[in-house]
Amino acid sequence: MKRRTGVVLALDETDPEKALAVAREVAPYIDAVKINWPLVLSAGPDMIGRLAEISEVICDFKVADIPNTVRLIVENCVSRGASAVIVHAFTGDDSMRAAVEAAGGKADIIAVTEMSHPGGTMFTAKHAEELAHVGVDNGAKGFIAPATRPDRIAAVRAVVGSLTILSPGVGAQGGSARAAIEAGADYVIVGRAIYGSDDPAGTARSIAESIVDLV
Ligand code: NUP
Repeated sequence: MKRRTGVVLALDETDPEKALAVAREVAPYIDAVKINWPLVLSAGPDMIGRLAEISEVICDFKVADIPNTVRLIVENCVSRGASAVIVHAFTGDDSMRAAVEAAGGKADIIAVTEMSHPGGTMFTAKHAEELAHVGVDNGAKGFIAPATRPDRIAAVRAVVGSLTILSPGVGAQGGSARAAIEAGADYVIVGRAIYGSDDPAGTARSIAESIVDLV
C-alpha cells in the first residue's frame, strides 16, 4: 500500500450498490478501502474483488483462530485480491506466523493491538504492547492502534518502530485525524463520518486536507 492521502475508508455500508458508489466517489481521496463483515455478509465475498478494481482492499475480518483456520481465511482473502488482512494478535505467535506465511508476501498482515472503543480498555489496552510484539516478532507489517486514545498510538509506535500504524476511531467514535497522525499513526481509518455523510467525497477530501502537511 502506498501512502498518498493517509486516509483509509471503512466501508461498513451494507447496501452493495451504495457501497460501490461511495468507493468510486471517494477513491481520489483515500489510499485503501477497508471491508468488514457487515458488507461481506450482505454483498458476498465477491465484493472483495469488485472493490479491488477500484482501490487497494484491506480485509478487516479480525481473524482469531488456530493456525490452520487462519491460513485458510488469509489465503482466500489474498486470492480475491486483498492487499492486507487484519488479524488478532492475542491468538499468539503460531497463529500470527500462519497469517504472515499464508499472505506469502503478496499481501500484508495487520495486527490488532488496542481497540478503539471503550471496551478496548478492559483487556486489549492492558496488553497492547505485548500484542504489538507478537506482530513484530512474526512478520506483521501493520498495526491497529486507537485514534480515540492518541497517547496509546505513541505507545504502540515505541514497540513497532518504522512499521505501519493504522488508526480507527476518527469521526463517529470521537477521535481526530490530525491528533492520530501527530501521535504517530501513518493512516487514519474512517467509516461512518465518510460513508454516512451527505457528501462522502467532500468529507473524505476535507479529512485528507486536515493531515496533508503530516503525511
Ligand atoms: O479497534 C478497532 N476499532 C475500529 O473501529 C479496530 C477496527 N478494525 N475498527 C474498525 O474500524 C471498525 O470495525 C469499523 O469498521 C471501523 C471504524 O468505523 P467508524 O467508527 O469510523 O464508522
